Amino acid sequence: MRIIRYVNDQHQKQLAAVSNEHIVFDLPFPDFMSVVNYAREKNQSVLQIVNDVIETAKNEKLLENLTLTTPIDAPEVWAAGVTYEKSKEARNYEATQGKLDSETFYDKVYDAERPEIFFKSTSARTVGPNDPVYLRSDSNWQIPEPELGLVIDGAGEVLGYIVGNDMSCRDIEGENPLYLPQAKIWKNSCAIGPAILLKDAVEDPYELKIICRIFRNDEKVFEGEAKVRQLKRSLDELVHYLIRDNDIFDGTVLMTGTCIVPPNEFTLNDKDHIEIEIPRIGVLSNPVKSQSLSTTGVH
Ligand code: DO4
Ligand code: MG
Repeated sequence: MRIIRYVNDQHQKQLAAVSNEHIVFDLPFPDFMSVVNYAREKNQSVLQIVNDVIETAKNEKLLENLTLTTPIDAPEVWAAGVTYEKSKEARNYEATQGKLDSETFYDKVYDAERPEIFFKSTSARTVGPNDPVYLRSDSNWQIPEPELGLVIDGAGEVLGYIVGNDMSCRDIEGENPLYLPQAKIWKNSCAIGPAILLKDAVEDPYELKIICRIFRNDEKVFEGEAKVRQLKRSLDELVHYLIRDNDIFDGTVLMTGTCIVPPNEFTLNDKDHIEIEIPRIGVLSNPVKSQSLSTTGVH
């Protein structure tokens, strides 16, 4: 069972549940956290509450006919880094221009007890399905980072799973690791969606697969695939470090790191199209758009 939001005839964001058959049932709650809190009051699971609504629903719709938006206004998006071997190799390449001759801090963080956790986005910088993700105007080496996102509450309980795109500038991070926030955070640099797969509907999240496709002029120029099973750390461990001595808000998203990296010579272009699919959650699809310098506040 998945939870979405779509834009209804009154131009409002409508919360809804999607069955395995892609049938959409409106939910009588303003947002995802309201269903979670209601389920807690009733001592029931979100899945039970949603199933009760579906039993009496009259007005179902088809998913493909709807305009989707982010399924949740995540107050903050955090991200874990260098959690897959593939990411460690890519980070080492960009930091050394491929001339790796000794251990780097990326090797160290991959093996360390403490994971890399960084702040990625706020609700205002985060876009949903079919919204454009932007390119930075001062970078020549940009990629999408397809990641499994965890939707958590303030206590760190995992409520569901979402698809995330941690857009990244490899040249800025490679120049100096202290530039990480600039390599990761700018307008429309984070996308989440298209649905929240309820935690209770997933037996083993490590069995989830992630697929990324990039299209240019309607031709596929990249496709990669990986399994969450390849993650070096446990999902619980990442949440544990995020919430340690921290105030986390209900509905926060924690992206768990990338395991798919396009070839080193690849960079995103204006008008490319990115699809990130986690089967059972759905396909997060975003066009890529250049930002002009005038939007960057440089005078
Ligand atoms: O160390 C930089 C960030 C790496 C990252 O975002 C990832 O591994 O997904
Ligand atoms: Mg990442």
